[in-house]
Amino acid sequence: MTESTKTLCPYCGVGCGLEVSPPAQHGKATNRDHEGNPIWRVRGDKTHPSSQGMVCVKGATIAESLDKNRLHFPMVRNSLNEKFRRATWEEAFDLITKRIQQVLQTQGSEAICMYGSGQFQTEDYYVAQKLMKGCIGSNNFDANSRLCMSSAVSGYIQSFGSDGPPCCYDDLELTDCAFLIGTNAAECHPIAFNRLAKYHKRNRKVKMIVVDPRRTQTAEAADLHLAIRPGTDIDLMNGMAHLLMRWGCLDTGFIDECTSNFPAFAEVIRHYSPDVVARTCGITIQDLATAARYWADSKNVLSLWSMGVNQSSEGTAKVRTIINLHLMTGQIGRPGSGPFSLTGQPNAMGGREAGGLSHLLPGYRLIKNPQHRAEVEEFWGIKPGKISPLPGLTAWDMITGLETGDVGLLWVAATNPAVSMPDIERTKAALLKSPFTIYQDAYYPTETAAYAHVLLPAAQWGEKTGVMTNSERVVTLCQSFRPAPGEAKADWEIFAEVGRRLGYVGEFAFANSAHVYNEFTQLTLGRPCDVTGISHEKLKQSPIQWPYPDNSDECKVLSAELRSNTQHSALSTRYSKRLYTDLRFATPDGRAKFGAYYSRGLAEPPDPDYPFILTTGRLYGHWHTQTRTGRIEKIRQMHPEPFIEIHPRDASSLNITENSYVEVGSRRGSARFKAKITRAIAPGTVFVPMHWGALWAENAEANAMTHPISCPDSLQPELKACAVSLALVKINLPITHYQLEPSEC
Ligand SMILES: Nc1nc2c(c(=O)[nH]1)N[C@H]1C(S)=C(S)[C@@H](COP(=O)(O)OP(=O)(O)OC[C@H]3O[C@@H](n4cnc5c(=O)[nH]c(N)nc54)[C@H](O)[C@@H]3O)O[C@H]1N2
Ligand SMILES: Nc1nc2c(c(=O)[nH]1)N[C@H]1C(S)=C(S)[C@@H](COP(=O)(O)OP(=O)(O)OC[C@H]3O[C@@H](n4cnc5c(=O)[nH]c(N)nc54)[C@H](O)[C@@H]3O)O[C@H]1N2
Ligand code: SF4
Ligand SMILES: [Mo]
Repeated sequence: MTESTKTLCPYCGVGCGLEVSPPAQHGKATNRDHEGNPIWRVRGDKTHPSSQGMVCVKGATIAESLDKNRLHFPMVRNSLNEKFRRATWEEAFDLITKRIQQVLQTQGSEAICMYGSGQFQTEDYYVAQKLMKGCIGSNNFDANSRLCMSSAVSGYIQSFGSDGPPCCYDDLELTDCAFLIGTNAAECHPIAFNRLAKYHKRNRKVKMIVVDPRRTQTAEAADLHLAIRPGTDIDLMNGMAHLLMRWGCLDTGFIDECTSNFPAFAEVIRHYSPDVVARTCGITIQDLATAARYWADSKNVLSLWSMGVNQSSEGTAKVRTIINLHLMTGQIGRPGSGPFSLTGQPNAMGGREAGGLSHLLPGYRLIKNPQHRAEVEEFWGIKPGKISPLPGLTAWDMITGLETGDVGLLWVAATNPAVSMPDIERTKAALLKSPFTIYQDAYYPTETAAYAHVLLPAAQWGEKTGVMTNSERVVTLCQSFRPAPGEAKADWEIFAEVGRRLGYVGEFAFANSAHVYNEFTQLTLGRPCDVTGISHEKLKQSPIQWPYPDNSDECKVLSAELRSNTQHSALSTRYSKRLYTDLRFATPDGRAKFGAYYSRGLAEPPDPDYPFILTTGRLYGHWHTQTRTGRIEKIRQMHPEPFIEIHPRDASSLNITENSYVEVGSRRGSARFKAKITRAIAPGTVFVPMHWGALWAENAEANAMTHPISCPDSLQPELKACAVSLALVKINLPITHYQLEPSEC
């Protein structure tokens, strides 16, 4: 094969289009990785609507990771003390099926859990839902999106009646004011951020506000950086709302006709006077007023957020408080305005469409809604009542379920919980107690493999065909362009085979992933995320933004005509690039609902024993637990080792100097980091990156310290803040491990 393949970058939710071509080209030397494997060539796809040919360092280097330390064969062992031995697929499937049947008999379906990932393709997600929720009869499918986007999901549902980010990337270049809160988009959503930053530079009148306790690269680009104390976002936003109200900057027509619950909200924000808010947030009254003034003076305001908002014990309230600002000023449904969550993973959006959290069903449906359950049961052809009416276990519930013995079988796929879960020592101890863990990953070793009884080799990006949906609802086909190594299989194929062996032969008789996708799209008919007009075949021509019902092509023409007549209609909304352009929302009364929230602050505030707030997050080059980026030379050089950011004032009070080692301890655990002394972080707060698990550095795990206390609505843990103590240590740790042994698996 010599021609290139169009696909999507498998890292972040920006969802950049890539073009991949084979390693060997006539007359050119083949690039090889350090194991001698030829490296595929990757460049940006100029025709992709979201990224227009741009890529960041992660997308550009992805191909270097494809052949290193891959898991090739199924591996099994009886207990975690034993070594793995190679097994055939036949043996592995047989073992898994028997074990599922045994747990069904002894403990029931609630004891079976699957923990998946926003790095699944939509087909993987869909078949997993059908297997777990439909056939096994357990809603215990949760994904790492629980640690990531679930507060955005619940915030959208509560305010608008449905999930779904209403904006699109074009809005980045149409806004008058970008309000970025709890997002380091310059490092984590670089290509979306580039579009905004370029536009901002060219248009002096356009304002950029960044709210982040750290002076990140994103904050460097802003007109106004509000370095608030961690966990004071609601105070800030209620304080801005208070000023907007005081100045009379309300869109009363919009509030009256298109929203509900305004009086309750107005009552709350009355209590957030500028002096109180500035004190709580640790900013000046002037800066608070400037932020509110920028908002008030802008025709179109776009807010962007990610983990600084979602990963919080009041994450849903934070999301709704952002949305409140839009609702009170009518900043929604127009180009350049609206609340826009930046999705973390490449297909967390597709996961939401396919019902990939323990309280969801495919097609933006809810487990707790009897009509939704009945619709899905009917479509799947299963017994009425088979889908349990109770939401399943969340990711953290699965950990506590292992502790209590309620979980009898845990199947983990495309996520590395032995690094990424909160309170990692507790997580690992729980994983050690698991009676039976299946771990399905593309790489070996990873930290979680140490806790598995069965390892299943997964085909990854480039080795299977399927779709992913990015932050702006654009669906892209990721085509396979190379064979999977060894005996690796696509995730959906593995789930389907287990389904057939459990007796659901017809239900899982999928010929290929296009067939799976077609079945899934039918379940979105008439739903907010209607993709019935999309198929693999159609996506081969170009990516498509949803909603995209079956008759979209005709309706697009019609809606363009309607728009040119400047008429508002449900039709023009349905087929436009933005949601809610007709200002009708998906709630029963069609109105968006104000949330009325007082701030509660951090779940674990600092105290005399643990006087600092630890926050955790990401670096530009690395991806999560490094299974890919840790194996790419250029990225390793970019970020050679873990570190802790600490303010000079705090450092000097503890005699900590640049590059000395600091022991960070919380109520749950401790780790050691090299000190990086910087004014980019506020005094009283320290930052460590989340990327170094036990395989990559000695004792430098961010999650050794974090806690699992979660938002009561989204059940998303507060990974962004816990109370810690700091102490200078003499020993030169951590040690980083670069060269992993090539796998025997
Ligand atoms: N390079 C890179 N990019 C990635 C990823 C990656 O691993 N590496 N992962 C992807 C995924 S899955 C995700 S979820 C996204 C995450 O993208 P981001 O959310 O942008 O990344 P984080 O670094 O986790 O956190 C963002 C910021 O929140 C700030 N913060 C902490 N506490 C608070 C608070 O109380 N209030 C406010 N306002 N801010 C706070 C932190 O200082 C940090 O700068 O990135 C995606 N993109
Ligand atoms: N302290 C702290 N902890 C955090 C966060 C934080 O900000 N701070 N962020 C949280 C967030 S937002 C997220 S999203 C999580 C991310 O945490 P994880 O999901 O644990 O991180 P990844 O390293 O992306 O793990 C993905 C795994 O899937 C494998 N994989 C890749 N492609 C495929 C495939 O097609 N099939 C299969 N079966 N496997 C595949 C990879 O090899 C890798 O092992 O971390 C969370 N944890
Ligand atoms: S911005 Fe995100 S999607 Fe785009 S190339 Fe970088 S990692 Fe990939
Ligand atoms: Mo994430």
